[in-house]
Amino acid sequence: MTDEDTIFHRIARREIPADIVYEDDEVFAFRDIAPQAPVHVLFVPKESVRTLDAMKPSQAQIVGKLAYAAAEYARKEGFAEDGYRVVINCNGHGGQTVFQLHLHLLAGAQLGRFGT
Ligand code: D5M
Repeated sequence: MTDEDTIFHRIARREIPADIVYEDDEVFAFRDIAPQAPVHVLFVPKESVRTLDAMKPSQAQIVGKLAYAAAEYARKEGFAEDGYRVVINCNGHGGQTVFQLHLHLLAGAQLGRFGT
């Protein structure tokens, strides 16, 4: 498996099933298989980016696209006013397990504080 062949790349290519809830030219989103909140959706760029740390300056706008798509989804689904959280895990201490950049959108309940 190469950097460009993570499980998320395979979901994008429709090689393995996922509950895809959003897609445009640059971003796709699907429900997390192990939800940590009533709503837990992952927003993933179509361009390969291994981690937040690996992003090049020319790729910085990708994070904005992920965040904007998540905010639009929250508005469309009607929970933006109640609120939500977005998270990007980076590398080992950040808890990253899939090495294709992704933004977690968590919502649907009062979320606890975060930390260690
Ligand atoms: O988050 C990686 C997330 O990816 C983790 O919350 C589980 C989720 N995951 C892993 N495999 C799948 C499939 N096949 N469908 C949906 N969601 C999946 P990280 O930030 O890297 O820890």
